[in-house]
Amino acid sequence: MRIRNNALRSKIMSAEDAARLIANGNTVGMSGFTGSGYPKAVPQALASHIEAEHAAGNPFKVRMWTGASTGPELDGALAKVDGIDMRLPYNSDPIAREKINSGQMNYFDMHLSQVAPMAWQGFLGPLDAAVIEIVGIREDGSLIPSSSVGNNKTWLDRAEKVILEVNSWQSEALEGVHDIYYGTALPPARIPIPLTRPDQRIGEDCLRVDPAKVVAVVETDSPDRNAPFNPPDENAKMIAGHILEFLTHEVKVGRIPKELLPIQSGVGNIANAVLSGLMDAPFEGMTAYTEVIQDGMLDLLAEGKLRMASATAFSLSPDAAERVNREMEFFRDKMILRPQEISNHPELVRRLGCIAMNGLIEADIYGAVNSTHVMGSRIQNGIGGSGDFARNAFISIFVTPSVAKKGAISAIVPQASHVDHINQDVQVIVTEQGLADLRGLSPKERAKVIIANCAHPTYRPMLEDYFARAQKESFGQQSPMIPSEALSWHQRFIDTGSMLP
Ligand code: 0RQ
Repeated sequence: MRIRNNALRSKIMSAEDAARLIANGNTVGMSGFTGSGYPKAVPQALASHIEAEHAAGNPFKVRMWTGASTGPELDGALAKVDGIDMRLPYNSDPIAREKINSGQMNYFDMHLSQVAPMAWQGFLGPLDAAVIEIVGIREDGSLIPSSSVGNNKTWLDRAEKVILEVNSWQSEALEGVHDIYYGTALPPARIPIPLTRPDQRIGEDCLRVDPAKVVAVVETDSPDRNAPFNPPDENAKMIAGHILEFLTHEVKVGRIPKELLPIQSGVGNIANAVLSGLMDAPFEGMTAYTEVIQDGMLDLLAEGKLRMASATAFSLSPDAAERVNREMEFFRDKMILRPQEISNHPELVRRLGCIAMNGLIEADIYGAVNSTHVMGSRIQNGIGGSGDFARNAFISIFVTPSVAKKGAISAIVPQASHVDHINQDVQVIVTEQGLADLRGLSPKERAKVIIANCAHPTYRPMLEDYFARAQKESFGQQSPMIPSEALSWHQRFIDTGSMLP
């Protein structure tokens, strides 16, 4: 039996009835992080309710806070009926993306580690309701967390009323995988987080909730729905190859140990491909201190190349999610799922010395990285946890194919059209063309290496030409720039569909 507490059993109701407990204008904290552990039934029932209200001429929108991206039953369903006034943080749902980019939906794309602290600091306003997916409820009323932890601890603590979705699709063997740290506090009472190794447990295996706040318990049986990854293509394999060569060299010269330092791997196809590449690498007994456990990590864990992985959520393709569910007994002592304020905490990322690997949209010749906005204005996903890790990592690596949209766009540009990661937070850039090690280099030295090693041959002469002229014409010579030309490649793409003249 999944619901073993009698008081909470008495609150079982339909998703439709539970959704009616959310009112127009409410701020709702939802569970969910990269397509796992998000509520499935109540958001869909809420979407139907909102649609009916709109049809009757009544306004109805909610403000929505999550862990990170969720699934089509949540973001997709609510965005489709124009039910979201403002959403934070990271989103990757295509319908929500369109609503944001067409100006119909507000989106606050914030650092993932800062969501819970800012909620506690009172910067985000009050939280009316929380809708949290869990695996089960114990006799004492404690909650067995689901396939993501995200901000659930904070939503359960801060929300005025709580709706629980108990999803029997999630493996009961998830019990024991989580480590929920209740020691965070606001300054001046804040103390160091007592975690010095990625495999350390510092908290409890369950979430707590005041039973008096629980207004509904809804039973579901629905799979997490993540988009499948593309199989690694030639570019991804070449990028992975450059990174493995680089890490091997770093081990050889003694800058990192032979089992490496804890790995953080970002979202996306390329990041997943790099993980797959580690299967053939000479490193044994690796660890991961990251925010999501992806497909590529499962084989590494199964083979023992990866000793353990600490994260806040699974980010698995449908097949891999089924596999984890089936083999959870095997994986349980090799994984720890923590709140995202701990998985992404700058203090811990810096202390553990993570090797961070994240995707990018574009980088400029000085190494400033745009992770989020196509042509400076169109959001792709969001900054997610990339900033938490990039600034604090032992080595911060960014990866990308050198061109996008079949060569019409260069990923290396004179000037980034939006900056998420400043030069100081970007130490290595890798494309299929090669790797630029930027550590210790001045801006002009960085430009030479990035253009030579990372740019696509079609765009390399154009970048060399721009950089040469900038060094003659620029107002200053620290980071030479021709302002009237710096974003002209983007304007050309907008006007003609290609950055090529
Ligand atoms: O678009 O699907 O329409 O073809 O962006 O690009 O090459 O498949 O790469 O899946 O690795 O994603 C930066 C988006 C890369 C991701 C980004 C278009 C491209 C395609 C995807 P289509 P690829 P990936 C911690 C880490 C920010 C968050 C982060 C991301 C689509 O890595 O969201 O790092 N990062 N979190 O065509 C126009 C360009 C483009 C471009 C790519 N220069 N111009 N379109 N695309 N480059 C984890 C979490 O925070 C949860």
